[in-house]
Amino acid sequence: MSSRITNISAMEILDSRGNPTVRVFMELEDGTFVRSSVPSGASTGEYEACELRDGDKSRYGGKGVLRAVENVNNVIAPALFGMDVTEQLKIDQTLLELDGTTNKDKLGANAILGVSMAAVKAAAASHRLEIYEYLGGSQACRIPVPCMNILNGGEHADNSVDIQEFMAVPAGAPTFKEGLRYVSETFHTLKKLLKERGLATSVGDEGGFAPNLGSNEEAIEIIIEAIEKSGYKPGVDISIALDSAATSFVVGKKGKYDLKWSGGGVKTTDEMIEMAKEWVKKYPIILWEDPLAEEDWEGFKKFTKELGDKIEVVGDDIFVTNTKFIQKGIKEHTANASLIKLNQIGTVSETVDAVKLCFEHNWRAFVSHRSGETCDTFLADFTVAMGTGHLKTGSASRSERLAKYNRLLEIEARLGDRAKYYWR
Ligand code: 2PG
Ligand code: MG
Repeated sequence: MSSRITNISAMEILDSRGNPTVRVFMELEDGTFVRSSVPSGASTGEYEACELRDGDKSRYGGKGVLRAVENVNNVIAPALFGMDVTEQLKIDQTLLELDGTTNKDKLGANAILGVSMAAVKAAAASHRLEIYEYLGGSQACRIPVPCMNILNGGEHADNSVDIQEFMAVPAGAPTFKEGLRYVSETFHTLKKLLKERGLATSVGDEGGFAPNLGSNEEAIEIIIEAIEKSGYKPGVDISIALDSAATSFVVGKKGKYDLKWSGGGVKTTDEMIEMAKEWVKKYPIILWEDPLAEEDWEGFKKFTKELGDKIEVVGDDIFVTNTKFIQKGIKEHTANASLIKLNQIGTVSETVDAVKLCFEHNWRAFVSHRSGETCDTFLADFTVAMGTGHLKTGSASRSERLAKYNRLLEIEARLGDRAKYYWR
């Protein structure tokens, strides 16, 4: 039986924020049937691939994705009909040609990615392989360290914290399963501590708590307390990672940052870097994503010069998983790692290229979910296939986040003795 594509269709579903997103179905001649669902960001980089929205204010406030759905049904499906699903590069290349724009604004990266991921899933299923095996081969056995976002701020919450994500990173755990336990216990201890202090225990978009705190430092300090009270050593068992998502509090394009949610005042790039140096001295921080805004290339470079030998400096909005920007970053020593988000670039093949480029230059690749998600677990398999060693996919609450962590538990169990878990 052949693995030729016989049907592709799409529909509009809702993501974890209740906003429309695209779900794609794919069928093969051999009877294989798969579905894939596309995530959506809130703090997006300016040069991300286009997420096509209808703009029709009478439906979902303009956020409908019926045009993207139609593009799958009427443009992509006929073009891919009969293609061998194992020819991922050819499929993705055809998608790029059908779109023909640099940022995928004709068909929409949401339409394109849904099909690209579905092709990987269908090919794996048709060969009776797990997705991570199909995509990563028999060498794919590294399970990522889960960087668990247990406290949310910035644009992902309505609280008084500027830094968007405070992640607990069980880098010292012996296995993924144990690491996940370490940080889940820390999450529950954090809830207790917040409650004791009369602070809110409601959660933000990625499932981390979103209390109003006096400062950003207070967030780090209460997490350290939670780590200790859970019986773990900060910096040994569990370290801290931050995503400032600084583009969301930059003022204009002049390298000024307004710590507006915490009332922390306006800081220059240099002051932001000084603050970061102090924090890295004081707290067990091992990774810092988007410490500065996407247009502050010079600031990023300075930040990396000061801290790049101590911590992982990750570019998200600045690189948008695009090899063009990552290449520039490598040349200019802008960071030492890139965030990797499938829907920032729009096809699986281009995302793989971004990861490979990082590895070729001794950079790390940090795989990430989006703040708007579905229960699709492709991300977990993709991370194992790429062997990136770490990922972030939210907190120990909200099923769209846990679905990915649970899938990783499953993969680790399946790999048995062959599973590897380490930070670097
Ligand atoms: C980020 C992401 C994911 P969003 O900034 O890294 O955590 O957020 O999906 O809103 O861009
Ligand atoms: Mg980010």
